[in-house]
Amino acid sequence: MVNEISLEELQLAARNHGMPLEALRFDLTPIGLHYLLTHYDIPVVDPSSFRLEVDGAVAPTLSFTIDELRERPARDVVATMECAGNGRVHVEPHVVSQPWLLEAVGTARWRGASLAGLLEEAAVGEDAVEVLFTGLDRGIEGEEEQPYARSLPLAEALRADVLLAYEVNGVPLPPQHGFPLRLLVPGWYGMTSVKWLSRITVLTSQFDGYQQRHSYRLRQDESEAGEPVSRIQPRALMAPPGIPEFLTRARTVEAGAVELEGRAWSGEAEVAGVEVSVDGGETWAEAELESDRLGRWAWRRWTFVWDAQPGEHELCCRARDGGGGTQPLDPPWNVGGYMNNAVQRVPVTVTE
Ligand SMILES: Nc1nc2c(c(=O)[nH]1)N[C@H]1C(S)=C(S)[C@@H](COP(=O)(O)O)O[C@H]1N2
Ligand SMILES: [Mo]
Repeated sequence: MVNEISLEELQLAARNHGMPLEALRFDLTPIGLHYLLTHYDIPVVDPSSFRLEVDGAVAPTLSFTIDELRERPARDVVATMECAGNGRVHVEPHVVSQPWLLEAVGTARWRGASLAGLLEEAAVGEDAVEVLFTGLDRGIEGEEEQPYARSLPLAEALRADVLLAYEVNGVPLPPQHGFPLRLLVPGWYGMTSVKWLSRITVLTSQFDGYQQRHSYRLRQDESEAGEPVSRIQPRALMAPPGIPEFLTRARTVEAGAVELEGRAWSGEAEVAGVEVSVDGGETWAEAELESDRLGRWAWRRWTFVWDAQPGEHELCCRARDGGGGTQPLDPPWNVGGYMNNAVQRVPVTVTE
């Protein structure tokens, strides 16, 4: 085995579960099947004493209870969220961190108040450049004790679809997804959507915290500053066809017409098409792509009818978006193992 997984990585993987890929068949991921990534511990929050504080370059500073946020106009956004580390175990040399295969994704209907509306009320100063979001969870990372905190450029924070979300799929946020309040930034990798959100700080200079300065940057070498990770790159995934073998997960299907199905998404630009290869990426054919009936920020369903002949096959799929973005055949490498959107490969045995 090239990529050996350590006990420490198993410890992370047991806490931070992925979405089983057969759940690509659901439009909305049942919330217990949505992927989960928590750097530190899941905090226990008493909603009656919870306050969201808004401070920094604002006049005046504001404070909201959850009920006050619920009284504001509500907005629903169906968003596909994906961890920037999705695909990490496929990069070489091995990057030690949460060892995602391809399951760090999910799609949910989030409900909340508009961040832009709240920032308008807070009268953001003219010299503001970024908005910082701080969660209630604390830990130690890179030898620095910190709350989980990330910033967004002001223009991104003012987008109409950025939510202060208190509900998901029609129920209050469960503890592991940020109860009672989280940020939701559609189109950006998951690290941006700060859970257990308790403070919003308008900044007049760029945030320099660990999760901004060190983590989530594309670097070929630890000494580089690197570019920040932001929007979700295009990706298509297929629901594994047929039935699995228990241990290896190897797939078996019966010969004949097999309908392959999956989902495709991109945070950069709308998905423009999906292609399927049934010969390990040698040749490609266009899949049928459904409409964007779930909205701009949600994955789109695709199907492809495969005339499966007995023998061993490797199925692949890849998405392209309207901005010219596509998926490489081989995984890109960087220090953090981020943004690996190389094509999925699914070995299948076809029986008579
Ligand atoms: N407060 C806080 N917010 C957080 C995190 C965290 O550890 N703490 N993890 C981030 C990362 S890396 C991801 S991918 C998403 C995962 O959201 P989910 O667990 O609801 O799927 O939350 C983000 N928000
Ligand atoms: Mo993540």
